[in-house]
Amino acid sequence: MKLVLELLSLHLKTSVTSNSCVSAVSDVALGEVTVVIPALNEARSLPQVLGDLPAVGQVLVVDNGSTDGTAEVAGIHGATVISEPRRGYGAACLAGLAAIADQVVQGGSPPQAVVFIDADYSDHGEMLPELVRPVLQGEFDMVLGSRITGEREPGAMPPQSIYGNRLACFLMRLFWGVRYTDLGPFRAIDYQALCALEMADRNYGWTVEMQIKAVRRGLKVREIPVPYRRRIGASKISGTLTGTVKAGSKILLTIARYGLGRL
Ligand SMILES: Nc1nc2c(ncn2[C@@H]2O[C@H](COP(=O)(O)OP(=O)(O)OP(=O)(O)O)[C@@H](O)[C@H]2O)c(=O)[nH]1
Ligand SMILES: [Mg+2]
Repeated sequence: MKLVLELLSLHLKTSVTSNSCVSAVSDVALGEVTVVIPALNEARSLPQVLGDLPAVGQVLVVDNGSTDGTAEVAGIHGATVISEPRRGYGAACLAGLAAIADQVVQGGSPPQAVVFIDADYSDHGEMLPELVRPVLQGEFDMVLGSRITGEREPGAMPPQSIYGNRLACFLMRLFWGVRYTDLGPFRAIDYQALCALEMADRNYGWTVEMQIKAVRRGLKVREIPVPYRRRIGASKISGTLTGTVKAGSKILLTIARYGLGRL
């Protein structure tokens, strides 16, 4: 009996030690991650977005000319605020990357990976470790969160958004033979690989540009299902007619230009 108890206690000690080792390793690795959050008038949702993120190296909220106190809210909740008054989703993401590059020029060490996530609380930030782990472990260069294969709260993605994404992915498959299911905003990418992509789009073509360049340059890409919920605050793109038309046409134009060799 005594022997059994001793063995049991030894087993428990070993389990605790190995578990704490695992969490220590993953904590250190998340310190190598910079999160970029483009934000246009998202003061209501940002506290929850920032609150759900695990501790990472740094969080950059790129304030895209907001008038609702987004920058102040982001600062209060511990993010570093970058200001980019020129509107556009891609412009905000590019400003985040420029801020990272500035830090590196000033002697800071570059992050190992960058994670992009929206500021409207549609994405589940608590899934960040799952998304970024394959990148940190060097298994993949980019991991895309797919809302199509993940569970969507009813109304989170309107039908035009689902079909638009499907069409874009179908066209990318025709041009490059790649099987994407979504152009989701929640994604992780190796920092050096991201720099090599030389991203340029300043608005709605940003996500599709990254995916096209990734396949053209032979990056190792993986998709994982991610849940998606209804945004906090009024819809700016997918739930409005003008937003849908502008975003949809820009995405299709971007695919056509790369696919037909104009870029
Ligand atoms: N629409 C828009 N979003 C921006 C801009 N700059 C930054 N963003 C942020 O980019 C993210 C994506 O924009 P969303 O408006 O959520 O776009 P969406 O998810 O396609 O559609 P909705 O959630 O229905 O509006 C959000 O965090 C925005 O706050 C911009 O110029 N326009
Ligand atoms: Mg949104």
